[in-house]
Amino acid sequence: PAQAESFERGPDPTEDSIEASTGPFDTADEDVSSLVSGFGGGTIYYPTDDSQTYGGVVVAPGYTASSTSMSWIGDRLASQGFVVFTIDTNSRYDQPSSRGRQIGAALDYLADRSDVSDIVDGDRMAAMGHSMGGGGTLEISEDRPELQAAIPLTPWNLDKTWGGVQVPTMIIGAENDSIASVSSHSIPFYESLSGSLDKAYLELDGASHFAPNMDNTTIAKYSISWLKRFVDNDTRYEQFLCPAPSTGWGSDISEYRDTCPH
Ligand code: 9J3
Ligand code: ZN
Repeated sequence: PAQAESFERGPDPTEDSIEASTGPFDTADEDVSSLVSGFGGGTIYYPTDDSQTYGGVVVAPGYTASSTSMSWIGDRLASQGFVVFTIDTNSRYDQPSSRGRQIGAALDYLADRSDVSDIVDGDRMAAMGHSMGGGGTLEISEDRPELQAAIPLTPWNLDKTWGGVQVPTMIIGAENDSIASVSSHSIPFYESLSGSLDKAYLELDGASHFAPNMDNTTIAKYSISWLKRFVDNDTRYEQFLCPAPSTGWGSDISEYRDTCPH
């Protein structure tokens, strides 16, 4: 079969470059009104170099939280070469199924109607979200097999079976999560995903449910690698995913499961 096209953005990566608080692209951001239809607005972070297009990523917050709970990752991912939309939901009490539909509406808005749609490649879109937003990430991934990557962060969902998902999915759980325990959420979600899917389960050592709400280098580093590998089809990043990262003494990762090589 023909080799799928690759969309390399930025210089060859190193361990340092994916751990850095800022990547190689200068960025800007702009607010989207809460009056937009289908979701609650938010903030778009984007590379200012408009000589090329980028993959688009929508990031949804958790129950009762606003887009600002995920602000840190907006600029961090954008500076690596993605257009990132941290969204608000219509209501802070919306459930995962609704959050999934709202991520879908925001993906369409980002690619088709936003002020930066010219630099968004609508064929290379991804979903992320925290907690119920991570549950929503699984929902939209099941509904939209055309998505290129999904990253649920300490996801919460009453539905534990996701065998129909065809989107490469990295689930990031937190070892000491007492709201969406990994034993009832992240691990069953991961295990329910098809064994033939490109998938990974990364567990943050000693972390709580709210680890994704603060600057977190482990989350950033592996989110960048997953998005680069599957949204950009940039195999330069495969080295950070396969073989699996160490879970040994001194690692920030307590457990890692994968379907390497990708
Ligand atoms: O942070 C989340 O979205 C939480 C999930 C949760 O607390 O569900 C209980 C209703
Ligand atoms: Zn531990």
